[in-house]
Amino acid sequence: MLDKIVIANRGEIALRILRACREMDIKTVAVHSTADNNLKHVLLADETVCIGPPQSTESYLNMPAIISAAEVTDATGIHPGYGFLSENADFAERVESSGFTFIGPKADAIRMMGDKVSAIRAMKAAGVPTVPGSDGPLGDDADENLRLARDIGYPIIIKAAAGGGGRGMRVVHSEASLTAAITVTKAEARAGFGSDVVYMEKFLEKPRHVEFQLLADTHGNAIHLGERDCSMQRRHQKVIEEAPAPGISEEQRNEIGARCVKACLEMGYRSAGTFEFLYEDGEFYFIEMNTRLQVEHPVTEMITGVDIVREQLRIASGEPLSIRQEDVKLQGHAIECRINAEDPKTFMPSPGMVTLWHSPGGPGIRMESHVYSGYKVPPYYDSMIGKLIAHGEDRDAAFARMKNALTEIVIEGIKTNVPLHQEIFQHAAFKEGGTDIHYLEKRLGLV
Ligand code: MV4
Repeated sequence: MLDKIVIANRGEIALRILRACREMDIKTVAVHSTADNNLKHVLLADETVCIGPPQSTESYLNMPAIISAAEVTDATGIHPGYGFLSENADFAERVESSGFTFIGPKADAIRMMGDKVSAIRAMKAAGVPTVPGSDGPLGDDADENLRLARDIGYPIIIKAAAGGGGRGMRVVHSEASLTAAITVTKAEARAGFGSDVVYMEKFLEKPRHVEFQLLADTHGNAIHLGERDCSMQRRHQKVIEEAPAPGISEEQRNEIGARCVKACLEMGYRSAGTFEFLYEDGEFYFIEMNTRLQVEHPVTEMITGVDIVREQLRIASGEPLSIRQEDVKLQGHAIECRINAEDPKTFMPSPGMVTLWHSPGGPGIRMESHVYSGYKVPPYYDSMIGKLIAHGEDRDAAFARMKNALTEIVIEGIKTNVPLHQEIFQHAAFKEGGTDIHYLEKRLGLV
């Protein structure tokens, strides 16, 4: 088993990783910026190394500083968490070539999934359903591209192969604007990602965002842990996630899950991974794969009883998965609210001193946060300061528990989006379940 690891992240996820390590008797090294001396996991870690000034580029994205911290502390592995360097193939490669274990997939897998064209190709080859599209990069022949779009049928969407997460995309509604749209998207992609490779897909107008959680070890075992619905989002930032996704049959879950498992095995994938799909009119369409632990992993943990971070640490230590597919049983329903330090109306960040903090509690309630009374939220990083998760025997029970927990939580000194969550839990359409990716922005009057 890994003996000591560097936690190359901050905030709630760094604390989540630290807790898994302590349960497993793995020693921890917290690397942090000068703005983060008082982070809860830094105070709890076995060792700490300050790796730079507040700006992420100088600290949490500083590869040599993080690898040096592993060297000076004799750590054997590095966990990247999410965001920052978690999906940086060059970092994974440098970690491993320096003699440390990257607690995540191999660099090749990160690279292949980072290129959306090669990701889609790999999925298609494994029988994972994809969006009808160009099945490869668009060429320079305008007539050929017009033919392609006509065959697919408008509206279509042009996406940058190096994009993802909502960056580098353009919707095209008719033939007249196709050629110019391709030119502009290519130019933006070149400027933004250093690659002007773009591809084309049918544009789905009212999909839900449903993603499957996968785990794969280095002994040829892979399993899926069912799916999550992450459709409640604003500007590509998820706000609420839940598992399972409302209205998905066990048969379809098993079908799509098995295809994702097959894809993992065929590409020799290891660690945790997420297959992102658009779900519309009862059909799944793969769009991207995330090669990291995700923010919303707890909803899957709550309904499966599987500790995903523990499994990542086991896999990285060369251990087999601790569960088999036939042992994965979904129990009840879980919902997660992302708690952000921001104005609930304008969404402007609201850093500063948290003068009072009380976590909600009771059966089925889980609070994932590094915040405590007297903690100062720095202005340099993402505004997410915690996640509130409610589990219940069915969706209605989880919903009722969350609604109650949202009235119990106390956060004073800074503005948070708790009032927004309280409002969303009054919506009849959300209570019903199955709202699409445009629902929240429409309700907020943003579109
Ligand atoms: C799409 C789409 C509709 N049709 N692809 C946005 C983020 C990136 N992961 C992919 N995205 C989309 N791809 C096709 N063919 C709509 C979106 C999309 C979206 C997807 C998931 C969650 C939120 C979204 C918000 C706007 C657009």
